[in-house]
Amino acid sequence: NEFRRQCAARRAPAYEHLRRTLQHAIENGEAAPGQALPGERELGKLLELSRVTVRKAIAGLVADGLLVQRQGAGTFVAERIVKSFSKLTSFTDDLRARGLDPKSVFLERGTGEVTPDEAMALNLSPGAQVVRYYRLRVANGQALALERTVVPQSVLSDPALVENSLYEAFARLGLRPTRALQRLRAIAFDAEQARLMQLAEGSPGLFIERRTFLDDGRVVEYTRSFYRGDAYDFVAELQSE
Ligand code: 16G
Repeated sequence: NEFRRQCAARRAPAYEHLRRTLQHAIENGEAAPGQALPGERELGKLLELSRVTVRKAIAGLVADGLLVQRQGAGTFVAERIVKSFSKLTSFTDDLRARGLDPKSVFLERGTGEVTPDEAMALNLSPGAQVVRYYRLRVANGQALALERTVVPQSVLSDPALVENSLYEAFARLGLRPTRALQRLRAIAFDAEQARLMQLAEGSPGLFIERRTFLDDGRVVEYTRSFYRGDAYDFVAELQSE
């Protein structure tokens, strides 16, 4: 058949060729994120390949993070979000760019006196007032992150100014963040976080801490984000020194 002929022409083992074909289909969007793959047997029949070959190709793509296998449900195209580690974009920006509909579920929202840690991160004096948010970040019904944000009250006078997006609130107030410092580390979601995210306790996550500055040097946010480890790829362009 055509598939076998192509394999032979490229001198690649059949599983390697199938793996590349599937990878290509995922990259150019023919196989959409979340889409289910036909079963191994069905796929094998369709392409006249052995089940072993199909299984080997799929295992490779699972290892690469392009496919995910769910017990009893089958194999799906992974729904990973590729996010720049060097651009000052918001959760809302990132998801809208993928045609998704991002939302904030407020778990906590209020004002209070700055803690010593927060004062250090925000360059505030002890006793200063801050606005705090604890949000579950959702897109198309899926929880993708938990975020704790602290903003000086001198920047956001009222917590209600943030409806869905923090950065949209900044823009409405004429504030233009121009720079941020960011730190990333691997974490495991604890029981409480896992419950909120509807994940198993101990699931892998990415902890990202961001301090964002205005042109005049004022810090406008200190955010601690917990992103799903299985949902995000962080990419950055590196330049030689
Ligand atoms: C992103 C930022 C976070 C920021 C939020 C604002 C990372 C790692 N973190 O999640 O610091 O507070 O976006 O999003 O990118 P929003 O404007 O949708 O509220």
